[in-house]
Order: sequence, then C-alpha cells, then structure tokens
Amino acid sequence: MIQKYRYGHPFETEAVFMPVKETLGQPNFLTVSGDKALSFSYHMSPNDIVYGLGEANRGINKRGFRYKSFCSDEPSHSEDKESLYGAHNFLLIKGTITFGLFLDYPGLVTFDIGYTHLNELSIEVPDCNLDLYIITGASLLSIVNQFRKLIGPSYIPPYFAFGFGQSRWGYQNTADIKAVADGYQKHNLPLDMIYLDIDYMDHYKDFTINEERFPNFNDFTAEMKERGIHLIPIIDAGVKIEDGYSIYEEGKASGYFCKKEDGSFFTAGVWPGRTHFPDMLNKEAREWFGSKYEFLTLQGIDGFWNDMNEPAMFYSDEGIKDLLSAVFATDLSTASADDILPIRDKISGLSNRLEDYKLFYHNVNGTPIRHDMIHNLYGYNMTRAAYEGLEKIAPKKRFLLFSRSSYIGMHRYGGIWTGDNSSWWSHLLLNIKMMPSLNMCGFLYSGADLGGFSCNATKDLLLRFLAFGIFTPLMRNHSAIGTRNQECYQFEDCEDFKGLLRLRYRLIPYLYSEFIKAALNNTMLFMPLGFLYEDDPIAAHTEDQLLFADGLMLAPVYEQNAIGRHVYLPEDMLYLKFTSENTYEAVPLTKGHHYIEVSLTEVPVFIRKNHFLLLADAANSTSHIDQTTFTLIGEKDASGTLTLYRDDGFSKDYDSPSHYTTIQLADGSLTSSDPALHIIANLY
Ligand code: MIG
Repeated sequence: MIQKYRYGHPFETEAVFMPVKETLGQPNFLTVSGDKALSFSYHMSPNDIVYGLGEANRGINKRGFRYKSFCSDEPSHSEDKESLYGAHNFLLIKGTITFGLFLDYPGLVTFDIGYTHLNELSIEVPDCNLDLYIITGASLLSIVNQFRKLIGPSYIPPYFAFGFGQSRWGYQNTADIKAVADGYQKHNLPLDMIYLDIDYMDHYKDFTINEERFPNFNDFTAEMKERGIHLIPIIDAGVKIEDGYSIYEEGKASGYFCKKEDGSFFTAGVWPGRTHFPDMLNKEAREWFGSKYEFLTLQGIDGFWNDMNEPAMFYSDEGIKDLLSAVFATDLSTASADDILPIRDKISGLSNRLEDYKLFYHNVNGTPIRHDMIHNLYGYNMTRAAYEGLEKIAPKKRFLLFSRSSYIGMHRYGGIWTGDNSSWWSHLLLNIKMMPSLNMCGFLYSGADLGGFSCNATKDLLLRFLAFGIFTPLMRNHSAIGTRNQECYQFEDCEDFKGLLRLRYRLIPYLYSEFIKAALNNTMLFMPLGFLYEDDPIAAHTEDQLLFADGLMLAPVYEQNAIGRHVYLPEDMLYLKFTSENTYEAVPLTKGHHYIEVSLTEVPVFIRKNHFLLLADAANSTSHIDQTTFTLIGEKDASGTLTLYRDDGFSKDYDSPSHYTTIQLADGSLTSSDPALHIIANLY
C-alpha cells in the first residue's frame, strides 16, 4: 500500500509516474515537526536495518552516518563524504516496523540515520513544500516493487551495451582509439565499446568534433563499427560562450540558458571556459538541447554519456570577482596567515559554490524557479532531454544513454555510472554495496569505473574489479588522465584478463534476459541477502555478498593479496568456480560458513536450489554471441523453470510473446518451448 502525504505546494518533479491519491492527516510511523522547515523522525530499534538512498556512500545498511541529497561533483569518494552525484530519497526500514519512504523534494535533504543519536532516524528539509510517500507491504521485495511501479519503468539499453567498454580520459585522436581496438583485438580480448571523453570535441564544445584529431568522423565511426566497436561520446552540460558557435547562438537567441535575477545569462566556468547552462527544466529548451544529439547520430553514433550535469562548475564570474577583491584588499607586505588563509579557502571553494547555485533561475512554464531549490533535477532533465530527443530522432531504436547526476525518475530515461571513484580496494567494495541500492531506485543499467578512475590501478585490483564487473550491466573500464594506463592489454601477461572478459560474454544472454525481466517487472538484479532471507540475521547483516537476479549469489573477493574469502550460505547452494572461460569447478555446499579459495583469475558464483545458470559460448563481440546454443548448470536433483528473454537487441517491442522461451528441468530431463534451442545440461 502506498500513502501519499502532501505538505504545502510541492514543485512537480515528475519523479512519480503512477500518481496516487493523497492521504490526509499525518503519516504513519513518523513524527513530523516544523512549519517553515520540515523534520521527520523515527525511532529505530537497535537491530532495524535501513536500506536505500541509491547512489550513496557507505554500506548497504545506511545506519551510522549522515547523508545529504544534493547532487555533487565529488571527485573523492572517501568515507566522510555526505553527497555524491545522485539524489535518491528512498529509504526502506526493516525491523519492528517495516516500511518504505520516498521523499519527493528536489532540493537539499539531510538524512541523519543514527549519526546524531544512535537509534534516531531524522530527515530534515529546509522547506515546507514536498510530497512524502509511505509504502508498506508483505516483504521488502514487495515494497520495492510497489515503489518501482510508482516511479515507472526502467530504461532499457540496446544489447551491445551489455558488452565490455573501454574508456579513458585522455584519448586524443583516432590513432589513440584505434590503438585501444588493436590492443584488445590483438590479444583476443572482447570489446564492444570505446568511449570518447571530452577531447573528441572542438574546444570542449558540445555537439562538435575536433576535425584535426578526428578527421572524417563519419567514416571513422563506420570503420570502428565494422570492427565491432561502438564509439560512445561524452556530452557535458555547459555550453561554451563563443560568438558564431551555433549551439551558443541559438540558445542565446531563444533564451534557453539559465538566467540571473537581472535577466542576464548566468556564466559558469567548466571545461570549455566560460559557459551557460541550458535550462533543462524549461520544456522548450530541453527539446532544443535533445534535438542536438542528432549531430552525432547522423554520424553513426548510437550511445552517449552525459557528464558534469549536477551541474558542476569550476568557478563563476561572481566567485572570481569575490576572490579577486579579497586578493586586492590584502596588503601582502603586512598580511599574516590569518589574512592569507581565507584567500586560500576562497580559491579551493570556487567550485560548485552554494552561493552560485542561488544566483540563477529556471523558467518552468513561465515561472522563475531559483536553481538551488530544484538543484537535484538538473542532471535528470539533461538526460531526459537526450532520451526524448533521441526518441524523436529514431523512435523505434534504443540508444545507450547514461548520466552522472540523477534524481529518482531519471531511471526511466537512462542509466548512471557512479562517477569518479579511485583505484582503491575500498571502492571495489563500495561498488558492490551500491548496486542493490541503485536497483531499488530503478537504476538497473549502472556500474562503476572498473579499475577505478583516479589514482593508479594495479593489475590485481583491475582483475578483482572486473570479476565483479562481469555482473554489472554497465561494464566499463575507465580512468583519469594522468593515471597509469589501465586498459587490460597494458598489463603484463594480459591473457589473464581473457577468462574474465570472455566469461562476461558467455553470461550476456542470461544477463540481458534477467535485465529485461527486471525492468519490465520492476524487480531488482542485485539484492541484499536480507531481501530473500529476511529472518536470517546473519544474511540480513551481510554487506559483502549479493543475490543476483533469480537464482544466483555473488561473493566477490575485494581485498588485496587475499587468496579467497569467507562466504556465508543462507541455504544449501551449488558453488561454481570459473577457472577460465571454459572450465569451472562445481561443488554442492551446505548452508553455513565456508572459506573459498579464489585466485586472481577465478570467479565464484553460487546457484540457489532449483535455479540455474545459462551460459552461451564465448565470443569477442556481442554481435557474435550465438543465442541458440547454451550450457545450463544446476544441481542434479533440481527442478525448476528459467524464462529466457531474447529479442533483436535494439527495437522496443519488449512485450511480444515470441521473445520468451521457457526452459524447464524436472527429474533430470530438460525441455524448452523453443525447438531450435540447443541446451546441454551440466548437473552436479
Ligand atoms: O572534471 O570528462 O566523471 O568520467 O572522464 C572531470 C573528463 C570531468 C568527470 C567524469 C569523468 C570524465 C571527466 N569528467
């Protein structure tokens, strides 16, 4: 059951897809106080678990910290950080009372989850206009399912987007891109996508190509596609101020950029230098910006990543003026550290200043809305602009699209990647912990920068990152300029990567099928163990193992120099250890605690009772995966059904019954509803 409580006159965020009727009175379970600002509190029992918050720092259980929903370009995801790029105000409390809570408010929200007081949950909003939804149900899964129906169906990418992608900030020209394709192909390592970071553009201008470094881009795209590689360019939020640049000129002439109170356009410094921010909350401006993606689709591009859309800014005109006046007011001959340090702070505080977010306005159906009040909707609406634009450009075709910043509701338009992590072991663990929270909020197509974005990756870290990444729908190795080269072939004995990458490709038909079913049925791909084994306290408090789709459990190794790890099995399971793309060991294990040995090139997977894993043959490109021949792995005495979803990988007709094949195992014999399917059953 979903109850909606309305306070004041909330801004229409369009997070909610299936409107529900308002319930009058005060919400169940929570204590509400305040009138100008609202505060919601809840007393937690010591063993209550608080799930949620989507893309957020720390654990699967969010207790013991304070989080702030305020989309932030946060380049260092250290443990103390309260805000990342997304604002996903969904909590799921499991305990004395079990309920879900969604706070639909597009500005700053603070979630104090046992930070100030160990057993108090308190949510603070500096405003009195918002919608609060309370969701109850028979299980955690049912609450998530209801929430997902409320916020609408998840974005579905094309099939190729399940392949492996290589990215790096710093690829300068066609030669760099070709070298990446060569590097992978030479070593027989699969690859479907190479990402183009900001250097493909002419002076970082959106919807331009640097023709010196990327001549005949159209031909280049075609040449790469012939080699099985999709090029995926980045699009940044800020539009360069430059006379004669058509995007700037058009936006200026139509008034499509965000304005200050005096009616002039707000200026922010980002990669292109001084830019204006397209008013993504203005429907016309959104349509205009979205239509611009055609510049690239006409040249054979079929995927994009939207960046810097918190929106991030390095500085504003106002920030620079303020800094300079402080500098000029300081007499260096007499200044003490007390005079200089505030200047240093002004310099380091130039980026993403709250004061700047208060300086500009959006035109929402003719009403000016100050940016900071709806800050968390900007990236959402940039990606919506892209999705809706692409829908007009090619209505029947799916494009790959994901964003850095997001709000609840953006999952209908694209996926997200989790931004600038570091080549740290703790960030592999963070990746593992974040996936289920993202899924709760509908972000199914998501993943982290595998190997880590900042800092230098080592080969063992990348191997372990990939061993988990082979299960994340978005599987991309991405790194920052200036860091150690991180493409798989850059490491010695790079054939060590082959088994992992090719195992991913063996898994793709299964992953794709499970993904589409999760998107259409509003279920999750990654789940905390507690979602299934609700009454098992050990399972419920396990933070480093996940359930995956319908029937698997994952227990990745995430510590350096580990030769394996402890695993807790909440029930008997079949333990599979992939030792290479074609070999694996299969051992039935009993419920309880185990230590499993896992070398750097091995992948552990657990199959639940009466469930199966389906593997295709290995391939080096999604276009070469044979979708008619499979190996099914399960337990000898298992009986059950697996529904396999297949389609052409780019159309949008998900509902056709012809896409579904039922594979059934009973009493050791296998049947399928598609006679053309060849399945070998390997039962243990
Ligand atoms: O200020 O485009 O998160 O993935 O490589 C950095 C350069 C801007 C941030 C993104 C990262 C990307 C980088 N961008």
